[in-house]
Amino acid sequence: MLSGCVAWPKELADFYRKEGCWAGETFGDMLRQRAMKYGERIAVTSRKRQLTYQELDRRADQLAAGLYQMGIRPKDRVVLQLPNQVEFFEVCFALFRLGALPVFSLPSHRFSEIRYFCEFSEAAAYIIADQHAGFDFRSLARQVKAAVPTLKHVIVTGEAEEFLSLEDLFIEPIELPIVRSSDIAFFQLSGGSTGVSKMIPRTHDEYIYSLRISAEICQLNQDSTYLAALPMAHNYPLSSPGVLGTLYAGGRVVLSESPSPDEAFPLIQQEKVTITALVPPLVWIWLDAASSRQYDLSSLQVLQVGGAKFSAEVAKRVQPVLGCKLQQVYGMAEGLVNYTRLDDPEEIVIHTQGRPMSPYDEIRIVDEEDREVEPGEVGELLTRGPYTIRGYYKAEAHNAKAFTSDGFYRTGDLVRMIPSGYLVVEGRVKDQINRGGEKIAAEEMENHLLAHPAVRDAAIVSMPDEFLGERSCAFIIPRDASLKATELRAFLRERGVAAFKIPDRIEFVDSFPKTPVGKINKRELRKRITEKLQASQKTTV
Ligand code: J2J
Repeated sequence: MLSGCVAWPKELADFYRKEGCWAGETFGDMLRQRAMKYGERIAVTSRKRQLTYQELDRRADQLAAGLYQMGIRPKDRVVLQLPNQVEFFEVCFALFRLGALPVFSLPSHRFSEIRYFCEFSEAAAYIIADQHAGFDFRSLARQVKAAVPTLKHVIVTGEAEEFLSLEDLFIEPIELPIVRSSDIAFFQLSGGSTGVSKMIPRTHDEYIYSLRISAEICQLNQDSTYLAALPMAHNYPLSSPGVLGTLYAGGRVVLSESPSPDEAFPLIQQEKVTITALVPPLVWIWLDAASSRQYDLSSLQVLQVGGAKFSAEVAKRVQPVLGCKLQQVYGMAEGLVNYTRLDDPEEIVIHTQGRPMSPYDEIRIVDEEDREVEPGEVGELLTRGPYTIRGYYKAEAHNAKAFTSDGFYRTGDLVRMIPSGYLVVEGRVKDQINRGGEKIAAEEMENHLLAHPAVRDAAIVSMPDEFLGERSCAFIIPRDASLKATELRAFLRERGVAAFKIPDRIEFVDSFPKTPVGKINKRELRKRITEKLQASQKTTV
């Protein structure tokens, strides 16, 4: 076991193996086996390139050899920041075969996040695209390399400039060290509620189990075509069933560089996409666009929606407008994923966030004292199971709080279970803003704001938003009354914070309301901003 990771208790690991959940397969094996079975079929396609299963298998071997030759070793961490392009798969499977560990950062991350991931994981390499969506990742890499001396290599897909070109690393395959299915395969990143995002170690055994069950529930097979519209490094489009679940099932992955209808609709038509996944705000956009654009979307059988609460009002419009089934997905990069099933009655699909995918998932819904609530009552969801982590990477003190002594993960989500066992997400206890599926840890942004010399204190809360569900609002107690919101925003951008984390609204105040124990009363702050928004809406109507 990689140091810094929490091992599975032996009894449970034996149990999950005995029950056949963990089948002893690595990602390297999985691809080899699929290449033997589906060789000439297309595994992944974008506007620019496509690869058959056999080609992907071979390219992964060649790249693994090249990475090994340049000094990347099993267990080395490699921060990956790639958009939806075919190279993503070559890199991932090469690293999986080599036993080196991708850290899946998102294309929207910037200096502040990437520097931290590279530093904290002591990454040996950072792999980027040359540019994407108007952003040049090489300039970011220059900054990161200068700030993190332990980072040895920067590898680029496309124009490498002074860095290593990925294309030059494909060489004759060599014999590679053995990778075990119980090994860590990669790191996902937590949405977070603390000062820094936590790294989530996932093993081959448990992640592949989650792919198998997800693919079964979503009825994927070799005729399925999955459109990756969301950035696929995220756990949801990666694994629920996502791109990896599609490859597990022998299907075809189609890559869209962005989730906008202008990009995605023509791909659905041309490639006869059967399933795709969105976050709620994008569904609004797709529903509006479907009536005004003349694309044939009739191949689409399933639209998955997850990552944030999906309103029943919009949920009702999916089938009539897009002509496909809706599936709600409530999951987390730490493990547990809930799905509504494809044959569930409309009532369930529209009003719930699904039920756990595995019969081995254990669920507890508890009050503030960790006592189970009465059936149907709202409480915090705790969970344990064959694909839910037992601890974050190098985070002993945080793990003691984030997990119960018997290994249940505290999701920080408030849920209610209806008699049929389906969950309804009702809110959260974690200090996080869910901005249309993008997660913002309040403390992380508060720390950034506190670094500004004119800020005495800062508190970030969510405020309701019709389109995104929530946006972020920063309450600031300034040291200096002349401080302006524009200056603070510029300061945050200067620090290299991902754009979605920059507060949507900034309110200057003289003091914060406090709870009886002297903490900032965020509930009261949320109430204040909500009332203010409502009042301003009334005056504008
Ligand atoms: C309400 N809140 C939801 C939903 C996630 C599949 C789907 C999503 C994620 C994901 C994922 C929600 N309704 N339908 O990894 O595999 C909120 C909860 C949850 C947090 C996890 C997957 N679906 N959420 O969103 O790690 O608060 O994973 O705890 O990014 O998103 O966020 P993340």
